[in-house]
Amino acid sequence: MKKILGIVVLIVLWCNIGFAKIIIPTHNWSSQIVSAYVIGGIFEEMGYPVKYVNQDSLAVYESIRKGKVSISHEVWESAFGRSFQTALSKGGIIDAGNHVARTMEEMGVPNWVIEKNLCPGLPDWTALKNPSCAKNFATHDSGGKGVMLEGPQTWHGDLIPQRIKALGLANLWTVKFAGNADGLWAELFHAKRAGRGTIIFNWSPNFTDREGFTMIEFPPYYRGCRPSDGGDGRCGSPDGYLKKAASSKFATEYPEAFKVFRKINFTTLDFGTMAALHDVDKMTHKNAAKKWLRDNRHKWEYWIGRSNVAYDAIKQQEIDQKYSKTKIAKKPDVSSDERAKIEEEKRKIEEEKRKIEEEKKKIAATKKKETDGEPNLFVIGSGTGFFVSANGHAVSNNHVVGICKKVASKIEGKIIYFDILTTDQKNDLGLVKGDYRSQNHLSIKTGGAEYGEDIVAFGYPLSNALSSSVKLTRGIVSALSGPGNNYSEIQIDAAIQPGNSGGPVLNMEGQVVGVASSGLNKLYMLEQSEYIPENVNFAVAAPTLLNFLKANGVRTTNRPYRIKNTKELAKIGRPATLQLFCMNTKAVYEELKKKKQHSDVLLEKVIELK
Ligand code: TMO
Repeated sequence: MKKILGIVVLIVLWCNIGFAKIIIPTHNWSSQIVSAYVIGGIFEEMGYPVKYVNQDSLAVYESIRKGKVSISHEVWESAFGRSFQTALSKGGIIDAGNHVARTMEEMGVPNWVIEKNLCPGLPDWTALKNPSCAKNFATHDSGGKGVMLEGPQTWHGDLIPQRIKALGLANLWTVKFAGNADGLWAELFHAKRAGRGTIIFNWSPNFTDREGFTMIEFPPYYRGCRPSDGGDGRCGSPDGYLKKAASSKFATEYPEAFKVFRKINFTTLDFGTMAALHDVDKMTHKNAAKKWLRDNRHKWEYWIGRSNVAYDAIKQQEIDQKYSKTKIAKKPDVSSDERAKIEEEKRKIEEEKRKIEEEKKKIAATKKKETDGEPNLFVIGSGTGFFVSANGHAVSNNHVVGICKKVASKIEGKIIYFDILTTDQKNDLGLVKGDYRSQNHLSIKTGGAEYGEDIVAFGYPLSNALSSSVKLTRGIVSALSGPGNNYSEIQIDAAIQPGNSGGPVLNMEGQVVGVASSGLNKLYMLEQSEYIPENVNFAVAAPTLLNFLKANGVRTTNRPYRIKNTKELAKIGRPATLQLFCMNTKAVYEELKKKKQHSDVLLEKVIELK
């Protein structure tokens, strides 16, 4: 009996091993399909069974996680980075390294559009604001609007229509979706034959690299700018990675194939060639793959260990560099050598930052011991802050709380002390927490402020008395960026006094859309010797604040309130807003007095906290 059972188990196991194939997904653009057959061909050379399945390019990461698909060999950062990272955080999927090719995915124009000057000012996106530009891209059924052809909606959802709207271009432009990549190339072909202009979604590496293509320069991408990440969507695409991902199941079932998959590394020219063999030379995807495998034997034979003549994809990329004629917005071609240097620099900076943070923590820890009940701490300055979580977290500016050993506030007549948990110098934010849970923390608006909307700023004006009362100033959002096109800030016209720094700026639904932070920016503008008109003040934008809080594990809420007037708004804002007293020694105060950065925070002379 035992023997028979054993044999059955063996047969079942054998069947599993014998029939579990490596499953490679195919999507709807050529380089991806051809390289699927290339990689499948390599696995077959190694003796593994391979199967191809047509898959949605966003949903594939869930399938990989669940082991239904073995790999994804083209994870484009701009289009799929978010889906991939989400899957990664859930487990079951492995980051199998990057191709040396970097990627750009963006709306753009074939070079003849620039040469014929069909939209003066391109590639700068502001050229699209010109109605006579839009007219040149209208079609018979577009109602006079210029048409842009985006890829299939399965690639980026409404990213592009949303961006066009956010940039105020929706009255002049309309976005259509192609059914598949071939739809984009058909449009390109017809436009070329008719000698007319066209704006299409395109990417590099691609076959179009050969002829040349120009990407539109939208406002630069920064982390968090997309609506799916809580931003307002007023940004272009990132210069991105091209990754490989593998299912954990695949890695354990086929460790040798997985090792080879990690080594596979395509250059920009590799991908461009694979696409061109189909899109230009009209070969079938399978035949294109066979040709590529024949022409590039030295690469894959090295990857599978059949040849010991080394192939270095990074060197090859440098050699291929001259090949791409695609103009990518403001991003100079950086050689991999330079890129390695930049990466190394970045790493060093990160390391330095980490060390500084550690030092800070050590100092803070010893200071904490010293200051608990320490008599020689005085109130050296005051600013504003507000509660943002049910756990007692409060936010203020870095230039308010970053100079304090401790922060104190009077709540219901009692002095409450707050520790400074972390500060962000670049965005002028600080996070504090004390032994007090307020019922009244504020909601933060995920998408941030809206251009022109009414706002109210809450703050405690700087005074040498310990208790003053919260002051409200009304205004509007006058710009969605700060000095130097800084989208992490907004501009408001509400008057802001010294002491207001760190206070909340609320919209008429009672949500935080900014953190008042005029001090540093006025200083910046003065240093740039720019003229500062009255009623130009700045606030840290809500999405920036949310990124900061998220990074520090603070749970926030975003619900709007139904409010009829500013009186009702005051009822929401007032109890959540705090006057913060900055506590430090006289010696530190004297030092700070010499610098100008904190002039809107420091008192004329120190006082005792009672
Ligand atoms: C992911 N794609 C190459 C279609 O931009």
